[in-house]
Amino acid sequence: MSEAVQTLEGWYALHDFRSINWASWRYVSKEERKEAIEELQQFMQDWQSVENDKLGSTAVYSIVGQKADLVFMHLRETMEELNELETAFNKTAFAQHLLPAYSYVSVVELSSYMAKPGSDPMQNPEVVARLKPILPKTKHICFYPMNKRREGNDNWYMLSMEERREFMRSHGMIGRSYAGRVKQIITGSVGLDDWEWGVTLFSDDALTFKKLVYEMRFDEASARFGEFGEFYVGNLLDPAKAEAMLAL
Ligand code: 76R
Repeated sequence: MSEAVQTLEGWYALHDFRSINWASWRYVSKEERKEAIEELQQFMQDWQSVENDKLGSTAVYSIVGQKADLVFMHLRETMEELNELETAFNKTAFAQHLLPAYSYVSVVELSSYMAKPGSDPMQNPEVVARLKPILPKTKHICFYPMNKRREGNDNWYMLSMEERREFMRSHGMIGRSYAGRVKQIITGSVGLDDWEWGVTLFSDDALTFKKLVYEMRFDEASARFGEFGEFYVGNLLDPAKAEAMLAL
């Protein structure tokens, strides 16, 4: 049996994708819509306060295309907190006009392929900051779930630790050439959701997502072993932009 790589886990993650039921939104009175928008903005501010207190982080984006209209990406210390905030949001007036589109439950993960042997990563403040990251508020987000293949000669889980480390080294080199242009958050979801990882990318230039993901497709870690789910891409939504988006 190959040795499992040690992983470090940080905050739990919920990616909550919703579609707007425009027909029902249009149907309610102007006053009700105004109140619903104010309540949504209050929720966004409350999530910001949690982030200011470093007890979690939230990013809200509008999604382009028909797969969803909005994503609420929440990071929290516990699964219970994710569940509570999801339920509290579901009780708002605005949520009565939302339809579930997709959701993903995972936990921020760092693997130790590249860790220096003998060092305690939790003593490294950079590592701790990456496990509990404040989500960047870049102009764009890209999310997709992925697996590592388990088929014939391309079975990631049958490779030795050394082979996997070499693949991840090469993968990391490509990633690093995008430093400053893309921030990636890898969340692990084995045992938590339907895929093995969630990949969330943040950038001020949506084209960078295409360039990075395309370049990685040629790298063996992705070319041989990567299996991908649906891609979601979106634009940053702040309280003012949310109001503009929901105006009729
Ligand atoms: O933690 C590190 O920075 C070390 C190097 C590294 C690891 C171990 C790293 C760097 N990643 C690691 C692990 Mn990654 N990553 C992806 C995707 O679309 C695709 O083809 C793949 C989706 C992207 C875009 C990406 C970006 N990475 C992983 C793992 C876990 C593997 C395991 O444990 O078996 C997955 C699933 C995964 C997928 N990666 C980087 C990036 C970028 C941009 C970097 C450089 C980060 C930096 O150095 O700042």
